[in-house]
Amino acid sequence: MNMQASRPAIRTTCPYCGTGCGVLATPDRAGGMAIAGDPDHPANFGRLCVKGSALGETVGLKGRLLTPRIHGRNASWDQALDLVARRFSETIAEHGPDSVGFYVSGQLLTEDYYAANKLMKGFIGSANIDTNSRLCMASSVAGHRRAFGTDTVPGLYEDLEEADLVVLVGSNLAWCHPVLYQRLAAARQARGTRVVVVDPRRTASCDIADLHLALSPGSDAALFNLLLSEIIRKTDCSTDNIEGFEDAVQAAQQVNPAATGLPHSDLQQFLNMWLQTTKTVTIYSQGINQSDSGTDKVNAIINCHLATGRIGRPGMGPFSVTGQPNAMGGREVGGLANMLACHLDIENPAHRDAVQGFWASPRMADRPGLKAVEMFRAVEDRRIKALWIICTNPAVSMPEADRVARAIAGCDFVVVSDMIAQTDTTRLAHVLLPATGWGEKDGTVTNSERRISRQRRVLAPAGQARDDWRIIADVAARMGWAEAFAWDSPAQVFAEHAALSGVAGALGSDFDISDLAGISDGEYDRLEPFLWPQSPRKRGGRFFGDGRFHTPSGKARMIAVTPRTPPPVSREYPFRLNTGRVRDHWHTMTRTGLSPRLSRHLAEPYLELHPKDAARLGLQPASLAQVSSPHGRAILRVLVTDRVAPGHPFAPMHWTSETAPSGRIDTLVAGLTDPVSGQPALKSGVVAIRPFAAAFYGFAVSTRAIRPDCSYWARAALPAGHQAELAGEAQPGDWIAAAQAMFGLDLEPLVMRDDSRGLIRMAFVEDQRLQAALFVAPGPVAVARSHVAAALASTEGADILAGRPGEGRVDEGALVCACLGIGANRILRSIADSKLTSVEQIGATLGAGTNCGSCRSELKALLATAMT
Ligand SMILES: Nc1nc2c(c(=O)[nH]1)N[C@H]1C(S)=C(S)[C@@H](COP(=O)(O)OP(=O)(O)OC[C@H]3O[C@@H](n4cnc5c(=O)[nH]c(N)nc54)[C@H](O)[C@@H]3O)O[C@H]1N2
Ligand SMILES: Nc1nc2c(c(=O)[nH]1)N[C@H]1C(S)=C(S)[C@@H](COP(=O)(O)OP(=O)(O)OC[C@H]3O[C@@H](n4cnc5c(=O)[nH]c(N)nc54)[C@H](O)[C@@H]3O)O[C@H]1N2
Ligand code: SF4
Ligand SMILES: [Mo]
Repeated sequence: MNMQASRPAIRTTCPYCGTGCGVLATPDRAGGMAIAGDPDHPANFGRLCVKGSALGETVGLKGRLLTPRIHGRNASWDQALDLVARRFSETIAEHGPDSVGFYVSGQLLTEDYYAANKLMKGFIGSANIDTNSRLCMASSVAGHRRAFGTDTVPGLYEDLEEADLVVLVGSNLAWCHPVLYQRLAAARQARGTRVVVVDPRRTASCDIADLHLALSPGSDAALFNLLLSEIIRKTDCSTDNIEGFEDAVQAAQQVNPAATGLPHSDLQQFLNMWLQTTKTVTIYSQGINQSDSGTDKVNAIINCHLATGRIGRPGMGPFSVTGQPNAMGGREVGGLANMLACHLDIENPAHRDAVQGFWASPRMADRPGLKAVEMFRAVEDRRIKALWIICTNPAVSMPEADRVARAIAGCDFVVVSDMIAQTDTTRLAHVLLPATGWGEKDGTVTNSERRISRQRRVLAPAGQARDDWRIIADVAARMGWAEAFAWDSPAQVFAEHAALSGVAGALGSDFDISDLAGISDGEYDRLEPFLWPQSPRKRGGRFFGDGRFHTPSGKARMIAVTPRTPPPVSREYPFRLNTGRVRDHWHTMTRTGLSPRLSRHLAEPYLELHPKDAARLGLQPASLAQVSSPHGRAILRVLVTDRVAPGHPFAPMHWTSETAPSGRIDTLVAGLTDPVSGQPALKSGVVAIRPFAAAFYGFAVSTRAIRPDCSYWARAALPAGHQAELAGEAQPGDWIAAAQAMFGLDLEPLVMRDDSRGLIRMAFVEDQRLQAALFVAPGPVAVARSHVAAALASTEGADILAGRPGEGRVDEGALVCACLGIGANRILRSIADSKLTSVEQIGATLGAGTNCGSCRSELKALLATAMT
């Protein structure tokens, strides 16, 4: 922590993953802040991962949307709010409540989310409010509701520490919930917890795995059905508090073990471990949820826990880890189109009456609204004529992203609330509303274990930015409902939500935090992290350990699951495309992309491809592949690796038109959804792959923005500017003019050409400092990126033209330890030179891996590489 900081640290919560770590933020006098983990927060006890640690680097004014805009022109708040309210009111008056829609986000605070849901369901009178959680948690929600009668996560984080066996299914915990992963790794070290990873891909999480089951993609239901039939065969199940046991067992017994594609010995080992270990936690995430049979997969997992009674007791239970910081809070307020507030049911007239009575609202949505994929279809065919998108970037993150972007572009009236000015979605808006971002807003979030924590304001709002709940309330007031939205503070919104939860609790809802219904502004300011429920009936703790569930009979429901696999690949599209996340970026990178440190781990969109596939396709490592599907086209850097299976490449989801226009992965993915949850199958697109016919490859750095004009480019932030990887199918006629245009410079560059090898190097120097440089080659450019980046803006800049740039110096390579800035190449060299044999020795020698620990699995992999 920065000891110079003059003001006291403010306790707040990280805005990235659903782990929900406590953060100590100490504002400095320059509009930034020092960041440390909060030792007293029960989610992280002081730990932070690299994204959390880098929060201070992403809070500046860079890229921010600072004023409202109407049709691209700055406008006043009054003009913008009036216009939004008028257009929504007119559309509703003319075409009915279902002609409008809100598409919101699991990154909104509970108070924001509550306001949006209240406006749409209770006042506009439609349930056309859905959220990016549809792409994320919907199958878990549906699975929970089928099994437990309510959407409730039974367990707690400490169960990971009390378990003897932890099974990670379709979860790359090491990269996506790094602090939970560290807690698990520490428990394993301390008490020998066994860990199994179930993932078709070998991920960083396999570092601590005793067993990695690289099953056939999509075959998880078969695996857990097999487990269930083994449980039935070998143990005496108590079925007193279970409905549907026989049917579930019968369906499970139909299973064909071969469907999993796993060797018999691995399968047997897994089954034995599970059967022999009572204290078992099964963590699952997007490898399960994002599937066209995701809900069934969730229930196949829960079935095994119900049959063995391993639920809601210390060290036991199915555990769906939430992705976004407030995915859980969104479920509590009823942010999904098919839920009502506080876990009440939209189809239940008594529930609807209770909520309507509480809100004293003029009308009430009486049937579920459109789910995300359907909602954008309705935008496409003009059933929805006015759309408000808040805190999400669907033109990038929705399946069939090009189609979604076209649908938004064709909509009569589009409002986007975001904190960033330029995104793929903001550029499609008629009205842009500037929202306060993390560090500026005040409210609550709920993490994966149902713990509600405060996000607190640390900085003044940027420009004219306003809090999302207030923007929504201001629009509601202008639509004629001022009284119902007359909150003065987020504390008042929270208090109302808590009071409504008491009404829900009386109707039997498990989500009840009515103890806080009378909370004052001061108490809200001081609110400590707490677990829900929090009511006279129950406080905190686990659910269902007593065998009582929220179904009408009070019994749990096992679900008969017949495994289904995604539609097969075809001759035309022979590869199944898996997608997901990288360690240091968050979704569409609007914030993590601002940090040079976070951009150095993986600076480009890529395709992990098995060596056999690469050889067959004639794709060299680091060359570019053209990937196409029936929906779109992408160009990706080839990363040849046996981490993935043949026929099953993997690509990350993060790149956008802002950062790498041909790297947008969701242009490729079909909008195929799970019939129960409506969640799209984002992990199983079908694609064709062939080499991209590059006439040149390039690498550029510049102190200013780089505007390339070629088929492939990918940009990343550097400490002194930007870098870009480039490639094109045809060489420009005049490279100097092309470079000047790309860099926006009219300087004459220093140029070195080697025509026999097709190499061009250019340096633009002004005031003796390197302003920009370009390297062009017929194949992937061989220059030490970190060396060139370091030369940018320096007085030794022109030296990069000499010899092989960076020759004789160590190119750091991909940044492995982002905290201390240590790259793969330096680590490999140190391993060789100092004969290092353990992660601890690397830490002692270089420091790598000793701060946040997010890179320890990669250090281990580098050790393994060096030793073979
Ligand atoms: N660094 C980082 N962390 C994040 C995020 C981020 O953007 N960046 N986003 C957050 C959000 S919103 C979410 S939802 C979570 C997601 O967290 P995770 O679900 O852990 O992350 P993903 O990488 O999407 O997917 C997990 C794994 O599913 C595997 N998988 C694919 N198909 C199958 C299959 O058929 N069966 C099985 N068993 N596995 C399969 C993939 O190979 C992948 O390794 O991460 C959160 N944390
Ligand atoms: N192929 C593929 N696609 C996927 C996934 C996958 O695994 N594979 N994962 C899916 C999942 S699980 C998720 S959660 C989604 C995520 O996808 P998105 O939600 O589209 O991604 P983000 O980049 O998080 O978008 C958040 C937006 O809100 C803005 N923002 C940040 N804070 C605030 C705020 O306080 N207020 C407002 N108004 N705006 C704010 C950010 O600048 C950004 O533009 O992607 C989904 N898409
Ligand atoms: S694990 Fe990392 S990203 Fe997730 S909440 Fe904690 S610090 Fe933030
Ligand atoms: Mo997510």
